[in-house]
Amino acid sequence: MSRTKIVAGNWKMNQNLFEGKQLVTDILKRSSNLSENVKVVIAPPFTQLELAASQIKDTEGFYLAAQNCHQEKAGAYTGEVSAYMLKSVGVDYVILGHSERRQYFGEDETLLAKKVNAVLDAEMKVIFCVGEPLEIRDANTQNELVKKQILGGLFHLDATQFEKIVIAYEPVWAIGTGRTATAEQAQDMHAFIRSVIEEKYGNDMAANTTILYGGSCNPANAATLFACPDVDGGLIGGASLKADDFDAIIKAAF
Ligand code: 3PY
Repeated sequence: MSRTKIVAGNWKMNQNLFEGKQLVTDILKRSSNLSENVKVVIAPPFTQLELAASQIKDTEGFYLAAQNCHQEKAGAYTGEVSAYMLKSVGVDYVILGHSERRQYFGEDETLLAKKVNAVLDAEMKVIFCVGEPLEIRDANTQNELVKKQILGGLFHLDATQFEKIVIAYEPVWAIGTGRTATAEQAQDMHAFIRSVIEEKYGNDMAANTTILYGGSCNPANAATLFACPDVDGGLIGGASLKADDFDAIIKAAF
């Protein structure tokens, strides 16, 4: 089994062009010369993608992600950006199903499955987010919900397509709240996700799928979380906006 570790920085709706340019410069200064088995993914807003692509293009181990895309290739969808357009500016991954998209933009599994297809058709990879809100965690039904999210968003894919999927487990109650899942909670859920993948795609696929933890991951807790056997890195929110913090989290994944 050789899973790729990934540390991905989800900038959300932060940084104008100039601030973002500086942040990428600062990250590259600190975090180049990575080990072969760790990929760093930067997910800035759409406005930053082309510039960031040109900044990271000569640095091995660095990849670019968009935070969303439209499910259609082109058409009368004012304000939207397609996967096909993202590919043309050098994007490697698209984050789909982030809880903020599910919560504020009403994205459900039916829509997300179409977006997943659009990203794969455009020959990029998907970072597919799943995770439960607090009331589901309190009711101890998080496994059922996460399984439903995976089934609805991803299990229409054949095995060759599923190889292009990275899963990010982000408990909603840990996003932007400063609360983090304990290492035990993260490990239990990641192992459960792997068992769900195994049921459908078999043991090799389950063993080779990268599963990231997200939700207030920071330099203080990253090493503990990444030491869990089924946690293969992180999808980092606020801490990815500070080059020193992001660098410390990247190094915790080595
Ligand atoms: C967070 O950690 O806040 C995230 O939502 C990462 O995507």
